[in-house]
Amino acid sequence: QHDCLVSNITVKQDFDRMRYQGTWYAVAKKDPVGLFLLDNIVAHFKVEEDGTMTATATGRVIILNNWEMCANMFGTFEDTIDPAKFKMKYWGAAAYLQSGYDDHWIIDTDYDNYAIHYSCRELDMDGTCLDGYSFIFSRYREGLRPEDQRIVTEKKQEICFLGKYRRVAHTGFCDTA
Ligand code: DAO
Repeated sequence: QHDCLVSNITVKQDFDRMRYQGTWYAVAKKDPVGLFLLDNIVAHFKVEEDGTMTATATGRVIILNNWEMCANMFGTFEDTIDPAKFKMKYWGAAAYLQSGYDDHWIIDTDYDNYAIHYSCRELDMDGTCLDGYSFIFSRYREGLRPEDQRIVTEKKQEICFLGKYRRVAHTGFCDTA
C-alpha cells in the first residue's frame, strides 16, 4: 500500500491557506541530515495581502560548537500547481543561522488541531526519500488530542517516516518577555 515513492505521497485536498494561518506548535519532528531546530519550535503562518503565504518560526538551536540560542527564522512560500505543495525559501534573522530552499508539503490538517508537514530534500535513485524532515504540529503546546493521534500515526506511515520522529519539548526556552 505504501511504496514510499515521494511521487506517490498524497497531500491535503483543497488546502485552505487562510484557515492554516496562526500559531502551530511542533510536537514531534523527524530530523533531516544536519538537523537545525532542536525543540521549543513554534511557527506562525500568515497570508499576506497579495495572497502569498509566509511564516515566522522560533526554535532552540546549537550553533558554532555549543552555543545555544533561539533562532528567529523567516519563510516565504512559492505556490505550485498543487495547493498543498509549496517551495519554501527560508532564512534566519542572523547571518550565521541556516537558510535554504525546501519543499514544504501539508500532508494533512484539520486546521483547528493538528497538521502534518513533510519535506524531502534529496531523492534516492529509487524514488524514495534519502534525506527529509517532517513536523507534527498542534494548535496546543500540550500536544495532540488522543483522537488526532490515530490519524497522525496513519499519515506517518504513509510518508514512510513512522518510528523516525522524536518528541519536541516546550520548556519556555524561546518564550519572549
Ligand atoms: O530543523 O533541521 C531542521 C530543518 C528545518 C529548517 C527550516 C526552518 C525554517 C522554518 C521557517 C518557517 C516554517 C515552519
